[in-house]
Amino acid sequence: MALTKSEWIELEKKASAVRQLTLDTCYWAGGAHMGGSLSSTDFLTLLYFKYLNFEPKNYADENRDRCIISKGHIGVAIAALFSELGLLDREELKTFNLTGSRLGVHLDSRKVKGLEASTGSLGHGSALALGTALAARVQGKSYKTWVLLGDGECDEGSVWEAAMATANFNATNLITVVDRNKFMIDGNTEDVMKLEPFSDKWRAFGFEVIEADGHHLSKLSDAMEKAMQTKDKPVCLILDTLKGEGISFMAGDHKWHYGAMDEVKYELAKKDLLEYEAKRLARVEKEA
Ligand SMILES: Cc1ncc(C[n+]2csc(CCOP(=O)(O)OP(=O)(O)O)c2C)c(N)n1
Repeated sequence: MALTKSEWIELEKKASAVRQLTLDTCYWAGGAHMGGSLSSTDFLTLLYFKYLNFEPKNYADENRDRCIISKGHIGVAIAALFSELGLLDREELKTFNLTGSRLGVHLDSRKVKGLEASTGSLGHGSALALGTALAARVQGKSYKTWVLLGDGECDEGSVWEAAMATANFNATNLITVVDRNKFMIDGNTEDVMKLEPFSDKWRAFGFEVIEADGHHLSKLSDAMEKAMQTKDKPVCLILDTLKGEGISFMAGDHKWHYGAMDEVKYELAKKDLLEYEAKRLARVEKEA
């Protein structure tokens, strides 16, 4: 069912809070992976605040849905999201990536409650997620597993090996999501290593492909529901996103894959995020 207007507004505000806290944490840390954090924030907010059967207070419940964030370099966004979920103390974000902190740039699942896996070495999440999904089948459990990949991450052969196995075992309790923000660490994906025709590749591997605007919460919500309802094939949800979405000088600039800000840039980014939130809320008023 489509998002109600009040739900949509509430989720917009959550996503804004996560973006703002991601920016703050990057500033406090002296640098972080902003580009790929901002492209994934809408999806992660919708997943954790609406669809994932996951209760922060009971984060180790064996029947919880699992999400493996394979593009683990966005630890800064995960930390902000987990703080909004009440899994991490906001004050602790001020230690992010500093010497002695529990919070490294790639988060450690042994130290951060609710984090399913330590990721960051790209290309491992799909296989981990498939194992998690197959475990549910063997144990007769009904939890779902989601895995979030970067598009540049799909240069890793291990992603396609896991995709082949996912289709082979018809793991329909696993939803693969790709943040197709068009950029990787060092440029546009099509210049560095061509991915297109990207959706056809997933189809050829036996997936039902669903494509969605990754920055439009209502459309994204419809796509996620469709993905959850697909039962005859494994699903790949490809999110049309933009690296650095929401901050003018980061959007579409791969140099903001990882970056640091002085105070002037930080203030500018804060202003951008406020304007961006206003635009997004105006869209809800127009479309809901
Ligand atoms: C195995 C491995 N090789 C290289 C890296 C360095 N690295 C970190 S992020 C990144 C680019 C990833 O691009 P993408 O998946 O598109 O990430 P996003 O744009 O969503 O941040 C690379 C090459 C890594 N973390 N792991």
